[in-house]
Amino acid sequence: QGRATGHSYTKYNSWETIEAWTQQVAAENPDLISRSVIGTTFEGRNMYLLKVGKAKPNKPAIFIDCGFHAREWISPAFCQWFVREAVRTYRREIQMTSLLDELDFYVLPVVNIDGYVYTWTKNRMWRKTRSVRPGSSCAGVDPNRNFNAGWCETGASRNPCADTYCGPAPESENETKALADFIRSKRASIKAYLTIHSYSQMLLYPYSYDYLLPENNKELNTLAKAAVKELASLHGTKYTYGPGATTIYPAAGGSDDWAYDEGIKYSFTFELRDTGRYGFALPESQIRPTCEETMLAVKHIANYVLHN
Ligand code: ING
Ligand code: ZN
Repeated sequence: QGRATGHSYTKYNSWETIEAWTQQVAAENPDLISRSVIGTTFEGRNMYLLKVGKAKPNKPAIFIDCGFHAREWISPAFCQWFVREAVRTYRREIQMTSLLDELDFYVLPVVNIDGYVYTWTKNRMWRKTRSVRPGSSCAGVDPNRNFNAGWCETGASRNPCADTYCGPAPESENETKALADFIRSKRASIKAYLTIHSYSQMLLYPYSYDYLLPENNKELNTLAKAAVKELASLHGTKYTYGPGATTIYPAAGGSDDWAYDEGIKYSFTFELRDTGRYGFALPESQIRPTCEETMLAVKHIANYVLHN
């Protein structure tokens, strides 16, 4: 599987390879996966979304996205891993079988495709999108400062040259608009929103744009605690967890806060390995252990959401 395109689950794959993989994994698993295009990036690339689950009417869903920030390469690697584990363990493992029988997972393998391509070709440490606007010589908007949740009020910059530029308006980017439009269109079925970043080893929940705590703060805290305990059970990797503003830093315009305020009560940002030794340049030898441990946390959250 995947040999023709050079795809590997234990290597970082180029966008062209990931794109071919989305086609192939869907074609090879027609009973479990369907692929759609939810929009196009600034540079005109298709944004593919994989719907993973056994076909059945009126299923609840969980939305998972990867690759918001271009340089966080472990993130797209996780979305690919998740899809592979889903198809590999369906009918072999009780937990995954019931998850896919009862839930759909919408997996967006790379949100910021243009930025990801740029990290492969020009600048490994690029973070933002690659949009350009008349009157500015700097490219890109931080997609995780571009959502309509306290937009640009804290922890974001109005300077187009800054790495945390919030953009000229909420959802100014094709990529964030496509994601938000999709979630709005499926809002009634989406029970949880998971967005995968790196690095820091944290599991964050709302809010990041304010010190205000979400209404179900206690429940989210208990769920996050249990999820990071599961994660640590495999290789002992320690995660901290809590509301974004106090656990990592105050920052407005993030997708998890936006999704929460849209009514998705289980909304989390994962910050995968590591804590800074390699940072964004996490070695390929850590893809497998990172993805395996993260699967445990994601499956724990999915299982909780399914039964609550
Ligand atoms: N961290 C996130 C960032 O966008 C975050 C942290 C999460 C901010 C949720 C706002 C909301 O800065 C990384 N590594 O990108
Ligand atoms: Zn990030």
